[in-house]
Amino acid sequence: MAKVSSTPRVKLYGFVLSHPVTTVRLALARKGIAYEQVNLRVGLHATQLRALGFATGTVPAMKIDGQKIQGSRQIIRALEELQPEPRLFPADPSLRIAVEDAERWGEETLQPIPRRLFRYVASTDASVREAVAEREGLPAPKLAARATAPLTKRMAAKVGADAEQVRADMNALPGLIRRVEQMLKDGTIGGEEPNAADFQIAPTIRVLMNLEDTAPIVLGSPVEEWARHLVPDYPADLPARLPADWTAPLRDAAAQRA
Ligand SMILES: N[C@@H](CCC(=O)N[C@@H](CS)C(=O)NCC(=O)O)C(=O)O
Repeated sequence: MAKVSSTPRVKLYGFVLSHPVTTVRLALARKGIAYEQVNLRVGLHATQLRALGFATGTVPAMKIDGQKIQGSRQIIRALEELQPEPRLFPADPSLRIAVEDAERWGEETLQPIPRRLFRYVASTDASVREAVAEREGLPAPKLAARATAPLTKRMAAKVGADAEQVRADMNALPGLIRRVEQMLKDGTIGGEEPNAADFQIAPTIRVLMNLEDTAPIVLGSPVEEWARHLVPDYPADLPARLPADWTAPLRDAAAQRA
């Protein structure tokens, strides 16, 4: 009789520029789980996901043997259950709480910052939309930049990416980076065995490093090397687009550190 394979069929739905998708890819690689990546089209991905039967329109989304899961933290837990080793959460209960708290903070507080920045500039600057269209391989990028203006405004509004919020984010960022530095110091992240908090936070730091507006607060800080080690390459970058006075707190904080 033919042997029935018990290898789970894992499909990851996302796109390469998404930092929470990178979180899931890091976990899959760490666990050595084979998977198929389905690349969705940025901007249309919410509609595509709903057409595939997912409950919400966000990536990362995953099917494990047909079972649908969404959200980076939920997917990480599903992978931990699917294949417990190497583990992504410490066995010690108090260390586990620290990692879970850091992971939640990374998802809820830090992860939205580059998303809001990017959606704000994409919704207010046609040259950003044109660059995205070029990267996506669309045939007439200038035309696409005009055609996608209403969509990018809706996407910005959906995550509250307006001038006031983005400016507040830039003011908050030096403190948030200090918090990541503290996590490195106390060993919550940055250990020999990367954990779920490493995988949640490092991709966001990596994106912030590639956005010229936010790069100064990361480059040269202790978190730079850690993030580069976990995520050596990141395909997204963006020249500075925000008014210089909005990003002054980042340069000031970096100068004080030097
Ligand atoms: N916090 C969620 C957020 C996921 C999320 O917002 N993903 C973005 C791409 S980076 C998205 O798919 N947004 C869809 C939309 O806003 O329509 C997670 O970690 O999974």
